Amino acid sequence: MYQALLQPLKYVNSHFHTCYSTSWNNFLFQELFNKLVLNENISLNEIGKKIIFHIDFDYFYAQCEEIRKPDLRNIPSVVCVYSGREEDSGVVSTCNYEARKYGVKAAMPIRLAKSKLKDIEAIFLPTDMPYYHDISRNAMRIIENYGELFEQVSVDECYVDFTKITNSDFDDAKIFANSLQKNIKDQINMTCSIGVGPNKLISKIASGINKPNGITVVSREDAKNFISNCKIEDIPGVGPKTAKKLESLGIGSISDISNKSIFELRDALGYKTATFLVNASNAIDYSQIKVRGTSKQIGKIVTLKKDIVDFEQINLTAASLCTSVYENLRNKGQAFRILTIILILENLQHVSFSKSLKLYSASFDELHKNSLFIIKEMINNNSISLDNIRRMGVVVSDLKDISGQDSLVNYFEN
Ligand code: DCP
Ligand code: CA
Ligand code: CA
Repeated sequence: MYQALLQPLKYVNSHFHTCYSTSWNNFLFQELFNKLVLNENISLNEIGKKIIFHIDFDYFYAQCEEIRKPDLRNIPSVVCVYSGREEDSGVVSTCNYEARKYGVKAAMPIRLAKSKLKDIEAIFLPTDMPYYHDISRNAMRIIENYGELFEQVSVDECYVDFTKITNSDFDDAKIFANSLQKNIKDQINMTCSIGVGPNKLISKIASGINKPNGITVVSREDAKNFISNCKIEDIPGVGPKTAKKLESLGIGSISDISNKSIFELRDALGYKTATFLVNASNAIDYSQIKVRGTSKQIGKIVTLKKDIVDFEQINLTAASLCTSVYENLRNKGQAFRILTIILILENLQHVSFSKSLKLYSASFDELHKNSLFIIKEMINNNSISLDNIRRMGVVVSDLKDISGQDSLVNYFEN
């Protein structure tokens, strides 16, 4: 591997000092940095094609409350962390968009929030973290079950690499984002905002643009212009301290940063921050989706041939998907309990259905039989014509480690 890197390293060395402020050299330099320092095995080609979604649920704790108390939907509601010292001491955790109209926001003292909602019918509630975490798990599972690279970054937000599902096409990504948003709403009655971009940085900023229930798509071509129109503080991770340092260097906008080289900013900000900011100001972000822990689901999605007309072809595809998922389960020594089938249609609308088995299973027959049953039900219930199905996926989740358990040796058949 290091041998392969010697060539570009020489190339950079010989050109770096003469024109190091161009974004191309920053680009090469950061690429090498990633490979050598972060040891990430990614190619420029792969980076250039990615479509990353950032999904952030709207007014999350307050929306969780609305799910169990629908009456809250039309009045200002404020979720609070009460300190218990005095009746109203504590801070606002979040509030719905009705309350935001009156200037209430997160981290505000409860007393101030109450004064803003004086004489208005409004509800103040204490947080209920176990309940919010339950909803978060359900919400994330819907997204994770697409079987693509998934990273949850907080209780209410995640990144997903949907390059494959969208065929790396931003027009398709927009349609898919709409369908995903609708699917989530149908399943858990919750709205989210989705940012779509060529990397995590752009998608993260984009998801905050059209809140609530918004979708913002920033294509590869538009990314540089998009970021140039953002404020420096919009870049995630830029706090008041960094903003102040930049100001003292006469840098007040993202375009100002993009006109600098890493070396001009390095002394004031440190190498890492300088590199990050110069890249970010050029809409470049190399951070990868970090799939956490052991995989929580195993799945496979394939594209179907265009001319599917009879169910036999659907059967064959389902059998091949189940075989692949089963082999993966077997290699990992895991049993599953939840089975999800995903159908993506020609117009990129998608239908998914999950079934929870009574007991954990690692049986191919059970996986196959249930998959076929669900696929048939989905096709019939949604009146889907077979030649309209573009992609099909089988995903198993709620996995349990069963390797090394003698009594469970018969879990897997040959
Ligand atoms: N949160 C909190 N205190 C804060 C900020 C957030 O307790 N100062 C909690 C409550 C939020 C949740 O984290 O519901 C998610 O935070 P977000 O920043 O995503 O804000 P919301 O989801 O509430 O609102 P938005 O619609 O702006 O995303
Ligand atoms: Ca949120
Ligand atoms: Ca969030």
